[in-house]
Amino acid sequence: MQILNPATGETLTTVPASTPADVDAAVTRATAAQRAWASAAPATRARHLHRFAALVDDHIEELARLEVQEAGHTLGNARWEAGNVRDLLTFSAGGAERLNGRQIPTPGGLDVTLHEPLGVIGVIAPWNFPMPIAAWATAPALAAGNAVVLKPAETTPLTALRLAELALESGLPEHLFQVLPGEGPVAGNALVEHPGVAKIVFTGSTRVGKQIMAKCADQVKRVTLELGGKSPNIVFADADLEAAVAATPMSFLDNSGQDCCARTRILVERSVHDRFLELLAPLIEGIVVGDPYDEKTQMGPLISQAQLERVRQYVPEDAPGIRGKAPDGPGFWFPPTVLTGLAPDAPAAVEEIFGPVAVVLPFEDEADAIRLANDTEYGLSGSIWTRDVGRALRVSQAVRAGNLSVNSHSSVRYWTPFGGYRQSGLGRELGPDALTAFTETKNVFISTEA
Ligand code: TXE
Repeated sequence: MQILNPATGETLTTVPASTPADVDAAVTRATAAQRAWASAAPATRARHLHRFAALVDDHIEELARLEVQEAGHTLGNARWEAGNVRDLLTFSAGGAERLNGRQIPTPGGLDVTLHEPLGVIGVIAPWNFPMPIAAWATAPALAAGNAVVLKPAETTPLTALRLAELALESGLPEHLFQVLPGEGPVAGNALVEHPGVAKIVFTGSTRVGKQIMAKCADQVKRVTLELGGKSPNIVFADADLEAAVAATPMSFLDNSGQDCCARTRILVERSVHDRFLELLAPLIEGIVVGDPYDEKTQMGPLISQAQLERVRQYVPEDAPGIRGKAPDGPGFWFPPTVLTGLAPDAPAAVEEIFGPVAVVLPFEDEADAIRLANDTEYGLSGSIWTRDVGRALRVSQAVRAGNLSVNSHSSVRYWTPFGGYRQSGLGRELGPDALTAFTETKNVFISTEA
């Protein structure tokens, strides 16, 4: 597989594609390694993960630059992502020693619950945040006593491969964390179908997520799905309009809009709609798009030519709205774009574009805002801008999404749960319960009357 630099279109390197036989061998090795790992003291697992985290910390700059090269992220973002991997490893290490069961009062004996590791976890990662998302499943899965076989996206295997090297170098036992680059329908599918894989954690398109869920059903295999989104950014007339406008560009342009949490459906109360656009236009036009290594750059390229074509399909040349600037090429560039005057059910207003494109739709009142916010098949994240506390609470309760923020556009913190409602996903990652998602709960009753 050819790995390209999306900012230049040049080939960085080539990586062999794993076959189903490679996947089978990896799962066999992982199964053996997992048995010893599961019986190690939680403190031992914690110590290993702390060492892994320390080595990641020593390599933040190298990992960040690799992420810039293969994924086109801005250097500042990529440094944050490498730090996120380190912090999540540390957080998960702490969790290893707090993964306790319960004792439930039961007449005639002692009743205890145990959290047992699942076994081998298959992780199928996407290209949009290849490094942190690889860690989101891997760190808690390892902490809970599992082994991981990870298949990165075709376009972005390099950071995951480097993380696996660092894991070994840090002293993590061999075969506990293996990375197998390969094609989704070949290596990815082999992981999904393998009877030795206890759970699949998939991040990617809703289309493939549905196929994987159906296949997992054959074996009642556990599955966590983190899928697409079309998240609302709801701006009420009583909001601090300057603050809402200032936060809007990066709420959908971060990572060139290739972010499942991107607030691409900007809903603005009609009385402030025109003022909102007036304030937003210069910010969008001023976004610095270009060389991701330049510290001044705010937005880099799209991941691939295919993604560029996909984004272009949604934005006709003459579509009304606000356009920023972008380099012509080489590389896969698209300007920051805000579309106006669209019907609320237009494809660009309801489908995940996964590019630097948002739509602005006016709404009449709170009920109308809630109706529009829920009027897609997704439910991942969203923002609510208002100074009315009651309204903030009412709207937060009414919007069917897993990660909302009030007067903010942040969604992802490793210590809080993350995941989608409806077709945005199934299950949660991160947060205080991240480790239990990689366990089975067993209940044991011990009679005192025998
Ligand atoms: O996703 P795929 P693509 C959305 C986004 C984007 C669209 C298409 O809208 O434009 O999906 O992106 C592996 N069995 N998101 O085509 O195909 C594949 O190799 C097993 C949202 O890249 O879903 C890769 O590792 N695995 C998103 C991973 O699935 C298979 C992140 C994702 O690829 C497979 C990415 C199969 N049959 C895209 N087919 C998010 N939630 O953030 C593919 N794969």
